[in-house]
Amino acid sequence: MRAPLVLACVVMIAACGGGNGSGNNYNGGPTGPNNPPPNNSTATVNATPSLAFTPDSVAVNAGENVTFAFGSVAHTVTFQQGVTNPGDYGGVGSTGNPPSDIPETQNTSVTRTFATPGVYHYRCSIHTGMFGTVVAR
Ligand SMILES: [Cu+2]
Repeated sequence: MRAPLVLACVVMIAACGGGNGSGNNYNGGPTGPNNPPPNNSTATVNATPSLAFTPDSVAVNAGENVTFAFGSVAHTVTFQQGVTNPGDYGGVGSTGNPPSDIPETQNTSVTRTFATPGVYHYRCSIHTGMFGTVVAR
């Protein structure tokens, strides 16, 4: 009866070996069709003083909200129709009907509802290269 026990141990080690927690945790890096961020009931994106949207891609269910939190440096959230932002969501262009843009804002939070399923690329109109994506499913 020794062999089956050894085999069971090997199987358990193999099952756990690759489990570093990265499989279902979205860390804010570039995403693609094979690595979409998980849906959240709501999501918060921080528009940081270091000129980044963090996380740079979030996903919600259609009809749910994303809150954009602005700090001491003013940013905008300007939705981009028909474009693909570099590195965002595997090159999938914007789809759907975005909510209204957020004008230059600092030191407060603004919430937008994503009523229509789609891929919503946005940028800060002040800072070149400051991009993000909301996916509404
Ligand atoms: Cu900005």
